[in-house]
Amino acid sequence: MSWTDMAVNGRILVVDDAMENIQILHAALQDEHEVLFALDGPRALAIARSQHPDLILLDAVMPGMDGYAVCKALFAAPETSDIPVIFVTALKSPEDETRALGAGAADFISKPVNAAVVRARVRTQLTVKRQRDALRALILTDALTGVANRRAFDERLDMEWRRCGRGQLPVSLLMVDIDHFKLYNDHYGHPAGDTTLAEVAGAMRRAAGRGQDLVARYGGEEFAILLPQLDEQGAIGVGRRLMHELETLDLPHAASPTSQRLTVSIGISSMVPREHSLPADLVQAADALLYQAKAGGRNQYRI
Ligand code: GH3
Ligand code: MG
Ligand code: MG
Ligand code: MG
Repeated sequence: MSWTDMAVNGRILVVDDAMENIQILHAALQDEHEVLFALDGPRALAIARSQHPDLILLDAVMPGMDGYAVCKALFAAPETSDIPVIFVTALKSPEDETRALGAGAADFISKPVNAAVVRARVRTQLTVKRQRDALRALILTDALTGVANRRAFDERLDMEWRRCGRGQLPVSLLMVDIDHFKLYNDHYGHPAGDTTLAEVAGAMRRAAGRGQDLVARYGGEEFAILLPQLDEQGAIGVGRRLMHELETLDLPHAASPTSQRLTVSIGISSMVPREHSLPADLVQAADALLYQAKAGGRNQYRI
């Protein structure tokens, strides 16, 4: 079986100002896909943002906001810029087709449509999207621990900083560093150290369980926990839960001079983004507090 025969089911948004065109496309796609629809551009954008479809079939000619304007708005917004668009239109000159592709469309289908052709082209775009999503997940994930990597952390921090700045909401950050991990490796061996890093990452995921929380491997045996829309008290709660999770795991560290089990030190910072502040300020603050937690004897958090 080649990938072209593979069943790829997706959520597809059909945008057209004529209900009968929506019905035709719905009939062609409904057996394989979940089909959403919108009768104008503004509603299409709202649905794209809230439902995040895998693919959009877009009419070019619509009263008010036309397909090209919708396409432009989709690509301009980070929440919708990765959704592929297929133009479906009665316009069929090379100029129309070029204009659609120039606006960022992934493909172009002429009306009247053939159901089998629509299904095939939709399948192709869904497969490409899936492959792209898988690749993106791969470049954003730390292979050893399965949590986000530094690249993903930097991206998300920038995004949440802007988002929370707009709403004047707090962003909190925990910088977490394993205590005496060099001695751990020296005593138990590097492979055992690797396994332990993954276990500590798991404990962090349990401690920061909201959907918007991000646990990332910041580098080596240092982790960052990004907590958008959570204030300092909430962040302290996450830090305490993490220390509790590690107590429960009870990982032995016979070579540690401070404790016979594996512990972490944590720096906690919380800020409401202001006009002249930068996300790096939040990281620096948490880092400085982490350093204090280390100097203060490890196995503790500092605010
Ligand atoms: P401190 O309590 O001051 O943080 O002491 P430490 O020994 O944890 O800190 P240090 O920075 O001296 O050493 C970090 C250690 O983390 C050394 C390095 O080999 C280990 N480490 C970093 N990345 C990995 C990894 O991917 N796997 C393993 N097993 N060890 C790692
Ligand atoms: Mg139309
Ligand atoms: Mg360390
Ligand atoms: Mg370190």
